[in-house]
Amino acid sequence: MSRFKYSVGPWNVHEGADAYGPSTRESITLEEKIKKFKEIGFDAVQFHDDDAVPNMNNLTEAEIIEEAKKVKALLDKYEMKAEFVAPRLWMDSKTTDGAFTSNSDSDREFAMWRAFRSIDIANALGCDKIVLWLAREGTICYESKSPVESVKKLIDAINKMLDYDKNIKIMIETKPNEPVDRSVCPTMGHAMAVSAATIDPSRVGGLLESAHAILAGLDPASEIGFATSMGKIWGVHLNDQNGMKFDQDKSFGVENLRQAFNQIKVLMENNFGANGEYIGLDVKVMRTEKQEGSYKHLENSLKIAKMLEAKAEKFDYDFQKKCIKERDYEALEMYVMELLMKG
Ligand code: XUL
Ligand code: MN
Repeated sequence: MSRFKYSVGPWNVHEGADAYGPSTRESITLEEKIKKFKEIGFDAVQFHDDDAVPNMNNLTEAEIIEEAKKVKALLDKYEMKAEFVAPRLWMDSKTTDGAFTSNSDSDREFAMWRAFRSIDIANALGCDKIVLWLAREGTICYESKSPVESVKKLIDAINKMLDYDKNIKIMIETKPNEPVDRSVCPTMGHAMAVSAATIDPSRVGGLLESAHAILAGLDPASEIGFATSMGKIWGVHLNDQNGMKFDQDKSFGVENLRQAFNQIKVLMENNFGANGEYIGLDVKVMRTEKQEGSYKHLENSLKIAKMLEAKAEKFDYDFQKKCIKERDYEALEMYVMELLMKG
């Protein structure tokens, strides 16, 4: 039995296309994915706005809410919750140069429209969280945007969302680069500072993704710890990443088991989940996997996370104390390695 509740997004089951090649698997319907997520052992689904309401740009505000209610009925059918809605502010021709921080007034307006509609969709799905992965908020040509004005524009956009709905909570999902070269909000420290500068810091927190922390050259468990110390880790996207290259979204723990263990450990030690938070697994199956393997990475990541929970349960805090007292960190480190390697 796990102490945590786990969540996943429909985008985590995908067709295998990458920047250099086409799909390698067939599409699967949203209902089929939700059904399978439940069978695998997930408790909640994460949505981009247009995962829930495809083609939303061409619908009225009332039609968008109607469509979202149909998805809520699907979730109810499979006894699944919605965790959050994230406006997909990077795919549209109106977000080519960024969204909230675009140099174009009308594109910034479009981004706000999507943000408000995401809040409407969240309400229809029965959840109170919005995730902002700020994909194109940053530069590809450094001199094209002011680093000062960009942050101010971001804070202004978040304030408008907080004002639009007095119950909505916003989680900033930080990432240092990709698709932009330099991001406006690369780390948890930046997210916490932006939170503090908004009109209601108590409703602006963070979502830490392991791979994104590694891309920033930081340790994911320490990033989780930093936001936890501020009472602001409201979501995580656990996965793995082999060094500082493109975002890989590998299965949790497959590259660095000790780092994965320490993420689970810090979450357990700080009662993550006590306020209804979910552990999200933002993982992608390998492009080489065949159709029948479409969910294998999710099964594997969930299994690894639960095995690491069991390891963290066994962690001997008395022995840790003794090692700290004697300043014998070699012994402590070897203890951790044996804990992870012994059956
Ligand atoms: C991008 C990423 C996204 C967000 C949701 O790197 O992690 O999947 O988690 O928009
Ligand atoms: Mn993510």
